[in-house]
Amino acid sequence: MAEDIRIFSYLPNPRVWKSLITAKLGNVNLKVIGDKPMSLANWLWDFDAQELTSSDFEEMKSYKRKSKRGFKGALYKTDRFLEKNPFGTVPAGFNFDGSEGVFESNSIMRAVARFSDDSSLYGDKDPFKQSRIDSFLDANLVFAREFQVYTLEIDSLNDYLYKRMTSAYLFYLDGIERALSINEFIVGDKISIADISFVCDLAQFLRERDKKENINQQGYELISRNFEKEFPNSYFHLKTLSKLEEFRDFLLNYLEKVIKIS
Ligand SMILES: N[C@@H](CCC(=O)N[C@@H](CS)C(=O)NCC(=O)O)C(=O)O
Repeated sequence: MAEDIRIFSYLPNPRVWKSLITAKLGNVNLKVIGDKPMSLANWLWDFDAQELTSSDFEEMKSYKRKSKRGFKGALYKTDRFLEKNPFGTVPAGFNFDGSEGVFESNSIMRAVARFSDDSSLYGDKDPFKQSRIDSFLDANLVFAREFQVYTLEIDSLNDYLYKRMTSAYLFYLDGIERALSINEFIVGDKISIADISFVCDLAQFLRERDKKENINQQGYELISRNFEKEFPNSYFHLKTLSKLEEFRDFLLNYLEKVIKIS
């Protein structure tokens, strides 16, 4: 049976975990294709993504493009890939035959949730509840974009970058903390894709702790150094969700390196 949704990406990737967790919770048929980050330069970026052999490169040279963000050097992206995914990023989502493309990990996750028979993952088909979930996903993307830049520049920090990251972190977590002081989940009393996105992106950000020495050597402190004390509801939520069956295979090892889970 053809899958409902296909994703092409480097792996493992917390942005893909958003869709994988949603698919597990919502029983959606999701296919993920990809390879280690460094190896994606040797792949044809396409709905029918495949690893290139040395003899393929000459034939594929019209697809050779300069990488834009997070990769170095050239990447092989087909015209069809860029038509369906104009920003040319991964994760890249597709419908079953590749005739539709979805990009941005939050939107790919939304597509997975829309396929689910469990509508509570995305606001019970209620336009206002769905839009409230979207509000959190938008706030989450602003945070995620900021930490993407921070992570890519972590070896050469400067005050401007550091201040921007600190303020994006405090702004996002302040809102999440308040939402979690009112309800058990970010939106209401059931898990939704707002929670899934929160867990995957915050986990990725907290891996700045792996770079503590490097950050300190540049004269800065870990931005998340007081996370557990300053944002107790968010910490509790992150811990609780990462232990759930649908999350733990992806997240537990990854998170345990940087926060206390049990
Ligand atoms: N906000 C996007 C970020 C995606 C993104 O920036 N992906 C980068 C890798 S981290 C990419 O595909 N770059 C392609 C390139 O360098 O051309 C998401 O959540 O999907």
